[in-house]
Amino acid sequence: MKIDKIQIQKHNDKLYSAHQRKVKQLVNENPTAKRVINKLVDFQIAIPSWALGTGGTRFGRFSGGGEPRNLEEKLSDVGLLHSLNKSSGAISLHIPWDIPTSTRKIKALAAEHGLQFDAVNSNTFQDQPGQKLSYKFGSLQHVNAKVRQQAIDHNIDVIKHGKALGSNSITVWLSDGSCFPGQLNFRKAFQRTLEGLQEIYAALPSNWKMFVEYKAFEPNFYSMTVGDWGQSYLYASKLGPKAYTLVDLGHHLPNANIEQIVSLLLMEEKLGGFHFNDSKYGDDDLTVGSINPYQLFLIFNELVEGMDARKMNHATDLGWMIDASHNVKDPLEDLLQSVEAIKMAYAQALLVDRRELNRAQEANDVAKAQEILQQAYRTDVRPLVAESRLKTGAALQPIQLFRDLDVRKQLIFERGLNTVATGL
Ligand code: RM4
Ligand code: MN
Ligand code: MN
Repeated sequence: MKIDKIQIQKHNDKLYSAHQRKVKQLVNENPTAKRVINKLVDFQIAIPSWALGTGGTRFGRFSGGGEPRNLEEKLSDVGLLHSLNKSSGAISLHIPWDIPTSTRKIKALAAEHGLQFDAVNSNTFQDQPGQKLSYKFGSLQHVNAKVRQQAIDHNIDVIKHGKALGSNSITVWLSDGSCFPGQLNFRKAFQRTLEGLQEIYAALPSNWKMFVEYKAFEPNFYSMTVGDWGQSYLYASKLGPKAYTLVDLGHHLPNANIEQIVSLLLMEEKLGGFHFNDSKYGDDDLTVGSINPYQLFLIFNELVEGMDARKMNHATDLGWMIDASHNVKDPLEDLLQSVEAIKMAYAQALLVDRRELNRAQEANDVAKAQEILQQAYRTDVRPLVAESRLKTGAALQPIQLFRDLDVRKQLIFERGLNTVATGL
């Protein structure tokens, strides 16, 4: 299924005058609003190929039907999102879930949908059917060199797939760790993991980045071998200039100050990118901004400040990716909500009066500093985000149009009710 320009035009025409009124007011009140709209136009967020199907809840897996059956259909789903919001112009693939049968055809199809290939992801956190050696006791940290080699070879293979598709980064997330005290020599596990990462790093094409993703916990865990930003930073520093830390918002211990982590990693030029999601307790992979939108704003506030201090390009110098799982909502609607939440937080951060904030900080004017931040956070920026969509030919209200066009019904008609997407 494809959404054509006329359908979008019709939808926008209906909503135009009400929308226009709101934008005008915002532009009148905020001298920087026009600049914000232009920045929003450039800002793209990659969609994870593994989140286009329905994930499970404790009670079971309740698919809404029409899930993409292969990589071609996954591209088509992301293409649908992108035509609705023109902000999801990239897909992040997971190997072996997304091995293309024909690289040439997949590249052509992606181009047809206006999509690029973002970071490719390796998987040494699950034993695959037919796999020679097991990861029961870890992958890159394993005491057996043969298991480590298998994990290294897999990552190098993932780089090859990514290179063929035109991707330029790999995300390595390891669930390596231990279940009980005494099980693992932490220092040796770190060294072995580092050596494995070094071999993978050596296989990177010159213009590539490697993202080392950390996570504080796994079910049944006692220790994690890439457990926090300190450990990830250690690996990335020892590996070299092409290695960076990747921050997945759900991978921290409760109440971690993620915005401070982000600020310092940026300062050290070691922040590579993000996996956006939201959570209340653990790695819940919920819709971005659904639980703690203020935290998301504070993260973007540090990002904008830190990137500007280094004269970085907001749109291209970091990896912006969603990593979520959709259990009781339509995955496509959920992803539209996530993209919207990210763009809102970014827009609010762009509205912060930096000069005034700096002045308040230097004067220890704590109340004023808070006022400045919250003035931006409490601005309803939805019309600015909608205006950026209008400018690029996307829909003023993507979810509304998704529903009006009965997209899910159409996908079920094309693919069937009982299809299952590979991924989470
Ligand atoms: C992990 C982690 C990784 C993702 C897998 C599917 O929890 O967040 O980024 O690749 O899930
Ligand atoms: Mn992640
Ligand atoms: Mn995760």
